[in-house]
Amino acid sequence: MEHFLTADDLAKSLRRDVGDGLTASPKTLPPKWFYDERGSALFEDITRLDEYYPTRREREIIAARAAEIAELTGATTLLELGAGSGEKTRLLLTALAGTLDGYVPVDVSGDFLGEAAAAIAADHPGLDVRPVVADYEQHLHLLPTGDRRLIVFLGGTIGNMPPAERVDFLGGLRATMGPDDALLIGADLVKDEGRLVRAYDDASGVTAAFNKNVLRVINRELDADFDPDAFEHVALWNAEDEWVEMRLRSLRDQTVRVGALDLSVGFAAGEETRTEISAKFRRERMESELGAAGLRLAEFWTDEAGDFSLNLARP
Ligand code: AVJ
Repeated sequence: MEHFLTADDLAKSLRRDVGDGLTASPKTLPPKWFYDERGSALFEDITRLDEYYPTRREREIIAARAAEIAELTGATTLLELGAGSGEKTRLLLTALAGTLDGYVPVDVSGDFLGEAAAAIAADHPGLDVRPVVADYEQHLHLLPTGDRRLIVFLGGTIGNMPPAERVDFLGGLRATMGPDDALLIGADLVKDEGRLVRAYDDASGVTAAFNKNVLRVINRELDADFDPDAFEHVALWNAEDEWVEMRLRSLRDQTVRVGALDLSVGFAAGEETRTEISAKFRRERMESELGAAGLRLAEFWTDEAGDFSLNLARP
């Protein structure tokens, strides 16, 4: 396994993110830190909730279009950013079997990456599986290049970035792409507000537990004393920016100590800390942001219901 990011780099960026985010006004914490072992398991649970449609819809589109994607791209290398989308990856690997010789899953955590890569290698003898531990917001230029790469970024995770960051990210990817490379992006679509909010505020409270998990991660990694029960999960639709926001609302006046940063942080009753944005797209926005990054939207596919999109972009 290749490492462009060490455990120490990760620890430093957590310290920086938490120090910056909790001293900012309003306070923020980046969604990147939800995903320790417990958080990843909670996210898996989310993908199976009735209210959370994106995973099922994206799988439906990939199942319907995998053969077309193989035909259009003739990819020899599949490079997956944020590996761990399991079944969807398998659908692509199977469809691309005729041309593919390498699979490069990229993730910030080596923990799950090694196992996932080994399972895929076992099922695809002859496929060169080369997992890379890297942060795709920092190390794009270090990732392997090849003759016909298909770079995939699934799940709608692009929506975690605000617009300016998305264009930088896409521009950074574009800069690494050769003329025969292609980029496949899963992006959730703007829809009825009620459905959007329910997808991030499910009746059984799994998303609430997922949201609060970031506090447990900070407690463990940075010797902090957050009481997750002293915060309440909030999900709302921001109509102006067309994104869902998750927040943690302090239920009382409280002071939290973050030992590793030698920092005490006051929270007023009702004060909200933003923990995630999940942007929802329209075709025009996808087209214009790709265009701003020097990419062309070649295909825009949706599921039957028009809930989610799969976008194939070319240099
Ligand atoms: C994994 C970033 C695509 O934004 O829908 C699910 C994360 N947050 N429920 C999303 C998430 C709350 C998810 N992504």
